[in-house]
Amino acid sequence: MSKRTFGLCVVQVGGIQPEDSRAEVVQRLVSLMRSAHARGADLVVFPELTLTTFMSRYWFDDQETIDSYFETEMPSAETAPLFETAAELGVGFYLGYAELTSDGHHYNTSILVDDTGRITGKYRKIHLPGHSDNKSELAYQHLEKKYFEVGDLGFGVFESQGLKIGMALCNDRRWPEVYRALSLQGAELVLLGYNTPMDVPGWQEEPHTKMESHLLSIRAGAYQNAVWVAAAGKSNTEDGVYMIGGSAIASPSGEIVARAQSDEDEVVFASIDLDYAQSFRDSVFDFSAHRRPEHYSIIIDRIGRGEPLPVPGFNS
Ligand code: ING
Repeated sequence: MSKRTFGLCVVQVGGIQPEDSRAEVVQRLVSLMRSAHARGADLVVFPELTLTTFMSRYWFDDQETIDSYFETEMPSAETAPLFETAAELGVGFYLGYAELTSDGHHYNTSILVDDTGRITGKYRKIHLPGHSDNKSELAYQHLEKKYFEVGDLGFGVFESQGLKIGMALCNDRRWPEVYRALSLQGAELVLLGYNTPMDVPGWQEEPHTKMESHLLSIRAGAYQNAVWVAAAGKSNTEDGVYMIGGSAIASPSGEIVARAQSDEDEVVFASIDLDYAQSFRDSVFDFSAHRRPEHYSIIIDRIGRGEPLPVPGFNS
């Protein structure tokens, strides 16, 4: 039987400077989409917040400046070329951006667009890292908890281009619950964009472990849920702050099958076998056969760490 192959691309974007206009950025993304199509892409994953510089590194007092980083319509005149090119080439895409809704809500959002240029799914980031207070003593901050609200759409799985596709954003990839929620809905692919600065207030780690924890997270999510994970980074130096690259595609075996070689703009391509996950789902991760939710309630009942649970004959 012929394999169900699919051309999957993660497009790494090597830094968007504060002075870069949306029009310039979209031109860059359209050019990268064309390169990805030439490599055989059916679907392109762009990073998180890929229309502007990573504004959460700055403290802004006035709402007008904050809102200038957000999109009030999608597509807009500036972003329309992405949708037009997708339809022209027959390539779908995932795009991360800052969303300001008509009723005034601010989300860190991603959309899924199919190969006709139609929006087939939306996700609003649920795990917001960083802080909301002004750490003015720091040269760079991580103010996602100030600028964005927790997403209100849950973890959705969308039919697009004949596949079941789930989405996540950046810090989400570090939380196992995300992949499990998506794979329990039949997701075959999990797409995510990220901006991972080397310096984040309150969490310093060795540079090599920054890359390791990123790759470990997507590999674990892929393996433990028998899904393909495609992660696209906004990387390199933005306004003096370095963000890691490492854009990569992880297979249901947990292996990285394609990975960026640079921290610049880069198209990373893999022709994936969509049936490859089935043997994992029929055996080691046959959820219906092996999962025991009656023992998992603590995962839902508790938010933070607490006391050990009683065990018959122990910890009574
Ligand atoms: N970026 C980072 C991430 O989770 C972060 C935030 C980095 C938190 C490093 C802690 C340590 O990759 C976003 N945007 O979530």
